[in-house]
Amino acid sequence: MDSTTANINSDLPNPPLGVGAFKRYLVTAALPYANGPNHIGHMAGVYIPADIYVRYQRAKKTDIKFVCGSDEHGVPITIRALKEGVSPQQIVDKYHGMIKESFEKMGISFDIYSRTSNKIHHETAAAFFKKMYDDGLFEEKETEQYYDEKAKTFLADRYIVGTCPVCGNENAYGDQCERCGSSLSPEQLINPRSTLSDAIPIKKKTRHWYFPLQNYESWLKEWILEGHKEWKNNVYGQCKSWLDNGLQSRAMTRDSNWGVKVPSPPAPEGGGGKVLYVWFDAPIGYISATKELTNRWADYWCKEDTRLIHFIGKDNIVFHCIIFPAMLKAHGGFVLPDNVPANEFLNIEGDKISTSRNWAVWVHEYLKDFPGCEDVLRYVLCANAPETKDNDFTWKDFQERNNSELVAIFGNFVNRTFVLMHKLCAGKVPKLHEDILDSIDRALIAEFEATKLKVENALEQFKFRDALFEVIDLARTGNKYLQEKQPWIVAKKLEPSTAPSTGGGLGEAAQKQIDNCLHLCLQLTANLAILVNPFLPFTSRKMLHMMKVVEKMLDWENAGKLKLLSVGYSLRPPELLFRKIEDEEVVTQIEKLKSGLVKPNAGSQLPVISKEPEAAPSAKLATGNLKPEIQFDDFSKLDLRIGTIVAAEKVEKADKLLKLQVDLGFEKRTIVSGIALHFNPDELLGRQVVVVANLAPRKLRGIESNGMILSAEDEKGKLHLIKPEEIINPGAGVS
Ligand code: B3M
Ligand code: ZN
Repeated sequence: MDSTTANINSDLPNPPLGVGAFKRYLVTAALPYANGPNHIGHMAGVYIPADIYVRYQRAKKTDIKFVCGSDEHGVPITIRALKEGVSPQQIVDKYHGMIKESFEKMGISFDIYSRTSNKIHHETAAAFFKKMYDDGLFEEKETEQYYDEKAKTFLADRYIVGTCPVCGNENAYGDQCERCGSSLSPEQLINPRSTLSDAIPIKKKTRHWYFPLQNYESWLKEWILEGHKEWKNNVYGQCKSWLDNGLQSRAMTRDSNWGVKVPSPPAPEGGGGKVLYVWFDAPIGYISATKELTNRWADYWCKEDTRLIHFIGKDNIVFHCIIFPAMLKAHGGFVLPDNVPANEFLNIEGDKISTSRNWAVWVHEYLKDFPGCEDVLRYVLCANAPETKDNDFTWKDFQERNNSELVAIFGNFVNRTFVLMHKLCAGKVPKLHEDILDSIDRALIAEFEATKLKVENALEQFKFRDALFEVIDLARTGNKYLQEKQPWIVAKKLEPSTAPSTGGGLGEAAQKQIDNCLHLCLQLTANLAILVNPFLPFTSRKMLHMMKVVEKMLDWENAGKLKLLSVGYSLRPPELLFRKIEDEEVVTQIEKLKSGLVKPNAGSQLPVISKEPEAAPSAKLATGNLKPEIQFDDFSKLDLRIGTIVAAEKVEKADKLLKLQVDLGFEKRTIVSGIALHFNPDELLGRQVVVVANLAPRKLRGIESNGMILSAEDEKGKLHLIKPEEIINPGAGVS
């Protein structure tokens, strides 16, 4: 039985203990396409976890660089330019600016946010290709592709439109019909025409350079499957599927005028209309950005004691774990990623984020609607991060987490501490009287260090949610402590009417109790500022201001300590750290989302070109009309198993059918499934499904299908594949 997708990885220390310590870190976050603004799915999946990790490492004084930038090449950008009637450069300029600004406002602390249209990037990527070419690492192949004779250019699938053979939409693309969701190939379109000139495209031969990934297969198997068992299960599992399935040559060049020109030779001077494939140049963007950032760039990229970590979303796993490492290895001289903590996807209000349907929460819109609430979004997205499975963002949950966690626990503790300190200790840090420390005080003090260790441990393993909850728990402990100590009740003993007239005695003892309680609460506040800093940097800065301390206090080594604020030091009055979020605000957001008012691309009426297909329009409603009753015996005849889809392709001349290879652990099966209108073959790779494993074989379009996969259709006609909550061993029985 195949056990590699099982939970073998979670207990391994990260980085592995015993291996020589890394001297420096290089953290990259996926380069967003500059063809639209960024939404909360991007933030939750990639940028917030990456930023938390980097802020934590910086606080530990790690030598670290955090690089990112806009991915400005590729077909979606040229199409968008075409539609808006502007140049691709104008498109990327607009969105690069917008994306960069929203990252800054959200506190994503890149050391550099570069862009792949920069000269340094073009030079770096072209030189990388050239070296591989000179070393004889590419295969040169000639194939036939669609060509526009009027525009004198080859056409990527997206540049060809025609009538959809499934629904009759006259503007279906060569790879997909956006009306019915069918994934298509240009050959299937009726009356194909070029989007550039309206000409009828012809087939023409073209030459490209292919990277033979199969040559790196055994090395990749060794490196990932043996050498990186500590990678997250979702990442490791996807890599294993790809590798088990066998790798093939991939074209690393395209016919286009937008992108990094293929160097000469092999291309003629000026590229000859050939550019590097966007997934060849984009990851090299990490190298170019580092070059732009520092002249020590080679330390980060070429020295073995660098720890390279790529933060990405799950749709980018194959590029970062297989193709880019194979490129780095082939080129030689570069470090390889030590970890690739990819996240799953974030849904919104139960539905997949879709830029073309405007089902998204755009960061720049959020910033406008909730000024000063950057940390609230950071908090909610981290608390709900899709770390092990797809997760859901809802506005109700956003409100609840804000009101009952940030306001009621964290904010409340800090506020009470400051108010009481001003009232009962004259606005100054009171003394700690060691002689009267009791077990409750000692238990609280022990929590400082314990929480620090728990947060560290979780962060080192990329478990950001757990880490954040530890911090909130510490604030919760603080509230409980205040409730137990009740300094405001103790203070009553000090009031003139009740205090003994002789002075000292009860009054002095009471003051000492109050001092201890608030001294500890203030030191706890300082600790919270350090611990929360990677997650909520704006909040942490507000706390520094209230405590009148400098940023240096946030050094991680200070966490767990008791003496961060000096006795007698006067502090500022409290500021509210978080405000309540009202019902109306949430209702407005839900309405905005549902009415499609959320405009992704301010000013433009065009939908953003998305990667994902639209839901099919065949709305079906669930009815109560049940099938006739069956007995348990009937049900138990079914053998349902978990399977992993390891290959998927379209069945020729059958628009609805996909031919799948499903790994059941003990064997691989061919299953022909009628889901082609709902899924692109590529997006199914690595997905787990429930298979009716003992269904009699039957032939569909000449292919023997051995089983069936289970799915459910929602009221909008969208198909959902039934899957286990987390990746588990294929072959597992379902009952
Ligand atoms: N531009 C983002 C995406 O697939 C893609 C990442 C490139 S990282 C080198 O959405
Ligand atoms: Zn269609």
